[in-house]
Amino acid sequence: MKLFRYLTFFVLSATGGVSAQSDAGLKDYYKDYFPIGTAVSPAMMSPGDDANLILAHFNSMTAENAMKMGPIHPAENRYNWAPADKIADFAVTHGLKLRGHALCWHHQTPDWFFVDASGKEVTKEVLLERLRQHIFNVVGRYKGKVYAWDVVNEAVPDGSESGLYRKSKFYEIIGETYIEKAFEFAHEADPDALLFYNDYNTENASKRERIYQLVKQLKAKGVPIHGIGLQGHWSIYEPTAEELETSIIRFAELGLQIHITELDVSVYPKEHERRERRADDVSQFTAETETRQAEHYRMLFEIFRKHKDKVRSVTFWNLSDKASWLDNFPVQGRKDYPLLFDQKNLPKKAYQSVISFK
Ligand code: 9MR
Repeated sequence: MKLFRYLTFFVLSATGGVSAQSDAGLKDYYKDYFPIGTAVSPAMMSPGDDANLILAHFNSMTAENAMKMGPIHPAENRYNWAPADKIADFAVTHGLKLRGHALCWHHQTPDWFFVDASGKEVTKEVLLERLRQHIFNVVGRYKGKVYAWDVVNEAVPDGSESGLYRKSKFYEIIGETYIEKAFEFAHEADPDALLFYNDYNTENASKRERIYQLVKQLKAKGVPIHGIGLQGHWSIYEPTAEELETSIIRFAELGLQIHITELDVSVYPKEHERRERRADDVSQFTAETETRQAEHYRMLFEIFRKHKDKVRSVTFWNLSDKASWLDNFPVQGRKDYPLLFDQKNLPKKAYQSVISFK
């Protein structure tokens, strides 16, 4: 394997390019480290360039949207299984791992979830029962196919808000126990699934510490939680190696595994709130930026590899620069270039920096 890796590197270096000169894909270079995943849509599961790219480089997938509450459970007694099934079937057919995302999130939650037939807000008991049924049905359907679930997503607010708990509808109606309940329901529905708390901005010192405290409390109560997902929505300007390492080590102290669940490296300074486009929001990907991005990716993967005993999975959020959620966030219509493959699905410099290691 090592010899193979060196040979491929030699071919890439000798040609001075980043075109794939060998059959080895990302997943092969990382065989001795962790699975490499990508976020996918149902359309990518049909034969074509995207499916080929997935099969060449990845051995794990996450549904970008298809398993979320709103898309999969649009009305009280109606589930929209087909898009998620398509992804699960592809994973099973081709032997890819599948991460489930996400059982309980304040965003992309269907409106019906929080109100009764007359439009009045439901009680704590009703909401808990809805959450239980939702989790039982979704986790139950993909039992044996999804090996790890993001159970609760983004429950801790950013630095501008204080406290451990985001003031979401779940929090307002149920109280903080909605978090442990979600984990208990998921564990009951599939005792073999690995259960994760997943969040972004986890290298911010204040948020890191609040996530740590939240999860520590869950562990102390005996809540079935097995890992923390660091989303990894980063940029070429952040995080520093030290910030990232501190997060990995701190969270692993809780006896949990770490998954990098939604990795991308924006070429713009990171912003977590949506905003209007400004005159200086020029969309560009210069040679200098490309080099800087490649170096940032090199650093990130050096740290992941160094901590391979803790970092047990790395998933990119989207497949190639052809289409990424960052094309419309935080600024609508500002093209971003955050991934390892370009708009033609070809490997970028950043790809080479990720696979070039001894
Ligand atoms: O990439 C997803 C995008 O297509 C959706 O419109 C959006 C809905 O809010 O969610 C995006 O994925 C998010 C993920 O589920 C949770 N972490 C942040 C991701 C980027 O917003």
